[in-house]
Amino acid sequence: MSSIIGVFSSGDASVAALLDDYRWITSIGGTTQLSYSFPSGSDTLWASGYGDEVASWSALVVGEQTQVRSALSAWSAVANITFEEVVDQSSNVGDLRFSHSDAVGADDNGVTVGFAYLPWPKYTSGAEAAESAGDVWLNDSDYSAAQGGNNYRILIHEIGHAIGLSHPHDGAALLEAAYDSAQYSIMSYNRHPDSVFDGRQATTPMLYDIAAVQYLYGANNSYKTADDSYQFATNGEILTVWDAAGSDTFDFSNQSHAVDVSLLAGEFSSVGYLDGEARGAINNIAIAFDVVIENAIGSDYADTIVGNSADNVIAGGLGDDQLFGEGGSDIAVVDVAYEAAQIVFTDQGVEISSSQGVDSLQSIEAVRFSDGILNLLSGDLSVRLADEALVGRVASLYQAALDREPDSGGLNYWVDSYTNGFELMTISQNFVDSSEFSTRFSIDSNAEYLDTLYQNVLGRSGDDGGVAFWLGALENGHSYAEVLLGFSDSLENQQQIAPLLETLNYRASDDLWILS
Ligand SMILES: [Ca+2]
Ligand SMILES: [Ca+2]
Ligand SMILES: [Ca+2]
Repeated sequence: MSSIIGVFSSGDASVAALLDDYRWITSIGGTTQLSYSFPSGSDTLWASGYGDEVASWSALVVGEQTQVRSALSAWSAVANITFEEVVDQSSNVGDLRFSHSDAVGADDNGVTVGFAYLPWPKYTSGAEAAESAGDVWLNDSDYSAAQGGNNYRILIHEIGHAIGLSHPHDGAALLEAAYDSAQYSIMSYNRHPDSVFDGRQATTPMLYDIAAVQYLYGANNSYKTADDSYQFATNGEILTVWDAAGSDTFDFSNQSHAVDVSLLAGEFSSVGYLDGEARGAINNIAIAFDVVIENAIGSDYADTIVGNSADNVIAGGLGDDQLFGEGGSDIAVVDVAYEAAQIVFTDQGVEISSSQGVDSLQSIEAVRFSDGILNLLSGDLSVRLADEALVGRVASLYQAALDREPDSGGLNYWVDSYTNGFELMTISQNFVDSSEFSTRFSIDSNAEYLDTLYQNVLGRSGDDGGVAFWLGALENGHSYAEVLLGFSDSLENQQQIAPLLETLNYRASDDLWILS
């Protein structure tokens, strides 16, 4: 059972402007668990704290209940608060109740409205809430309409009141006029400035709403913790993204026009196109504070994409894209072979021309081509590509030294070592020095070493000519590592492991060589 306690104001002005005096609480520091119900039927009990609205109440239809559940989940997605549906009956009702009433009219503009009782103890003159606290009353409009319209926005707005948020234009703390709109808060009476003509409305709590409700109840740190990929509607939908963890991607490849993107938390991106106005949407997608979106995939058009302090992977796609990595170690993806691109260092950064367009890169440390990675930090354009033949030699060495397929982690570790300057011989020496190697090969004498090499790598006994050749090499000072590499690179071994090497592929999406 939840009760109601007072709220300390926040030092953050944008949060303070949305707080009222009270919130719900189930346990100190724990998840706030609220119930909700849909009154229906003649035996519905309206116990205490209600006004005129109960005289003309009516039940929500099924489609409206569905949208209420959706709007509730928009809040529980971002905050540490849950909503459990219960049957509304004379012996028990939800903390939040949803009903129509004829007493809820239209406002001066004829816009349909609802209202909600905040969690105020004054409704019972005691510590516990009255039945009316948390209850939402809607006028007789149809609230089953889809997300993106005004009635769905009203559901989110009224639930915001029901869990303790106030209007940004009421009370002692106010939002500055520039922020008092649905761009920043769904609790505002003002439309998102970019939606005035085409009727789009926010479909989620917005930037300051999320900050305020997380101030009251804590964040939902279990939400979207996987590596999530986000795509957005092409008509300029308005929403704020909350994502608690993982390596996440904004994917604009479905967009039919260029996008102007910021991956910075608390900033806005312009995504989608308003056909009625023949222009792009403006500032319609926000990233909530404390959210890290790591990666972006651009549209087929000339995008602007700004990263953040994380290590970003940004693929502009087709079009002449402007890509900004900001802090961190950032990678731009250009989906052509290195040889098919022209690279020019400019005062601001790097310009890369290819069949994908002319991309301008700033504060980006590397470029991933379809055949490997170019490190831009060296400045002298020294290319450190990991080509397939080289990776095949590393995989062969694995098989020769350890008699097993390379695991992806190990293979890519050694490929990275090579691209960072290790010679293949150094890698071979590391294998020879490993404990796994010494359990497979006798290293007590040259002859015994050769014998185990023949058996373990080539699967046969040594022939006289071959043994004499390799013994001579060892006696002339060549190392065990060199001979191992010689066996690994030999035509006989390469033929044996050709089926394995045919499964070797570079996966540009995450810069990994894999056996598939
Ligand atoms: Ca995630
Ligand atoms: Ca693009
Ligand atoms: Ca970055």
